[in-house]
Amino acid sequence: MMNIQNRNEINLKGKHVSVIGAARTGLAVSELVSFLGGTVFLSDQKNLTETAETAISKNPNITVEFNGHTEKVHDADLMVISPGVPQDADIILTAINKGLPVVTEIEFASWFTEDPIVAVTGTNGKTTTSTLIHKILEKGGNNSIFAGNVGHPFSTALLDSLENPAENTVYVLEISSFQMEHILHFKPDFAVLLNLSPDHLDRYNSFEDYVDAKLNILKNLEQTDTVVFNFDDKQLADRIKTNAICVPFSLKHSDSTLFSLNETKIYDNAQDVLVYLNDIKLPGKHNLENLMAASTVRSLFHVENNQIQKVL
Ligand code: UMA
Repeated sequence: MMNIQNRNEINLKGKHVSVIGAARTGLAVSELVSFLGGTVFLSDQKNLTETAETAISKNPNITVEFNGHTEKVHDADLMVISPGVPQDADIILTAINKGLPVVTEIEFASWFTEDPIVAVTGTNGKTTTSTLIHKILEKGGNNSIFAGNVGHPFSTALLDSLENPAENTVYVLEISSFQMEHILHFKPDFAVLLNLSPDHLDRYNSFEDYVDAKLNILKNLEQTDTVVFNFDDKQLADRIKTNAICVPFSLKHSDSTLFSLNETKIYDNAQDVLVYLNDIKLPGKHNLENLMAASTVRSLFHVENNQIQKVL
């Protein structure tokens, strides 16, 4: 079994990894493990799909089982699970009982990069906000890579970067609560929290359990990291407990925010206009929140107002 307590000492060479779930995430993790020198046992409770078959047949480091998980999944150094696998699944509980380290794919992939990560979560608006951040950072000259819950696994994006390294890389990750279970070291440089309302209650025992999973995004933040959060969502704002720098955004208040809203525009603390509301293509108040969040991150990356007006 692997000792994963010290992130800097993690090395996959010669290690045997069980990957649970053979859809987008599982296939991506398997390729990443193989690239890093490990071997994979990929296990899925359902039938082999054509996509999985094509991917696996090309890689001798990946062996598979389908139509159910057997005890072979526990004969490994590490277990990496897809977001769709519930944390109380028997194979997960047994693995933990046996002392086998269990992590989610986002945690796993994050061990292999030192590039900055912007992680965006919340019940609603994640995709819009992370898309805006990604496009804004691109405009600012960064090699921004958009991945995560949006349908493009972080492991795929990371493997691509390891194979084709580029300057000024920054990962913008859309993050779900499922992806924040089993977090040990994952530490974004910027955590963006949009809002909290009851969701996925078929998977969690309570709203608090769902929130606890989501707030794991803050678990490892350091004083130099930044949390951008929605000050107007009291349920969220009251739960932000961190040593990191906290930068609120709000549609109602201007205290400590980088941007303010009036009837016609969003403007910064120097009274410079970021965008006139008439020019924004995205409708609704919730999209103004998403814009505020994205603009705040943008400001922290020192991208100028005029470079992002087109994106907005
Ligand atoms: N499986 C098992 N054993 C189990 C449970 C599932 O083997 O106990 C297998 C299934 O048979 C299936 C595979 O696991 O073959 C499915 O895994 P998955 O559900 O994690 O599917 P992926 O295709 O890998 O998609 C996941 C995310 N899915 C979920 O969170 C449910 C995708 O988010 C994400 O885009 C993708 O990884 C890439 O990172 C989708 C989603 O619905 C869009 N997210 C939820 C949301 O937005 O509300 C959280």
